[in-house]
Amino acid sequence: MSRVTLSRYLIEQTRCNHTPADLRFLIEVVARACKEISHQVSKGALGGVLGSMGTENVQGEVQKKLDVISNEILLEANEWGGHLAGMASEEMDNAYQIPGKYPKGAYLLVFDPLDGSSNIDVNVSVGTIFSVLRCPDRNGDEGDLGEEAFLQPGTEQVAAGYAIYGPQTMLMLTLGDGVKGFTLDRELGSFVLTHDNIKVPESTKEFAINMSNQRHWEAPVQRYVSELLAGETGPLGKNYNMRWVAAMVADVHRILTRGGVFMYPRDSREPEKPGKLRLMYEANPMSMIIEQAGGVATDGNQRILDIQPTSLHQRVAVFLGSKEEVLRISAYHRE
Ligand code: AFP
Repeated sequence: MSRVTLSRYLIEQTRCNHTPADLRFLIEVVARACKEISHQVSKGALGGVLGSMGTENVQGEVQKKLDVISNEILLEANEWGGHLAGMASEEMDNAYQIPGKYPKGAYLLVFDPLDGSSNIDVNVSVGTIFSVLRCPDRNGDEGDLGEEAFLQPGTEQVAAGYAIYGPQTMLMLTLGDGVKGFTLDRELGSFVLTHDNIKVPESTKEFAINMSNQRHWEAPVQRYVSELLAGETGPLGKNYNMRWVAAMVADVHRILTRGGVFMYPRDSREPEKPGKLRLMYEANPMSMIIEQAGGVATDGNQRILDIQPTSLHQRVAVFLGSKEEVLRISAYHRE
């Protein structure tokens, strides 16, 4: 059986002029870094990689050892190749500057190096989420790259993806032309195309939300979730099942595989923050993937990909997945 590896898929995309060679190289380097992260994650206690660093990131969250290791793997893999003008990550306060000794390229890479890392010590799936943007024209400015270069709406992403480190390691990728899923063949060390033309079913009977926050939600979400819980005898007329991994990669991966709706609404715990998830390196790449698979992604009021970011670590409410349900949630917000 002829197997299509990630490299072959990308080369064919370049050959038909869909993917520039430097973008192809960028994706290959990110995929290589994800293989290394997968290897580190799989060592667990044997590699001494579990537990906390005893430090906090810019969001005030405790950093796990693997958060820091994954961040370093991605930075080191991507800084020397000449395809990037800069990087930004959940784990760094400011934009990462490409060291002066290396050439700079046309793209920006934004990532959450290890999403769901609070699950890492209990051996549950975690992942790496990434987004690729073009670097705006700097008119010959060779100085440090500021945060403003990254502040582009999600519609400007030229590629997005995530790697999930679960029973299998998979890379899900969109170059703006559908979503492809590649499974890591550990013996060969290559990602192999196993899921072509992924589509999110339009309707679903499955939802994902952190129910423990219910008392803090706004009215439209209270209404929607109470209708889901009412099941067959309620206004939606069917029984729903709940699944919640608490790692966005794992919850989104399930939705890409069999449909569903994922919600992380804004709530009243920290009224100045519009939600928990981060726009640039969680919501935007996941929204591009979900839309490319035929699903919908909104913050309740507008399409996530249309939001103009105002800061690198900006938060946003997220409702994404099967079209029928996400449109219903948006309608409840409008009402
Ligand atoms: P961590 O990467 O810090 O574990 O956060 C994961 C996450 O951002 C997202 O993947 C989950 O959906 C969400 O947090 C779960 O957070 P709560 O447990 O606070 O609801």
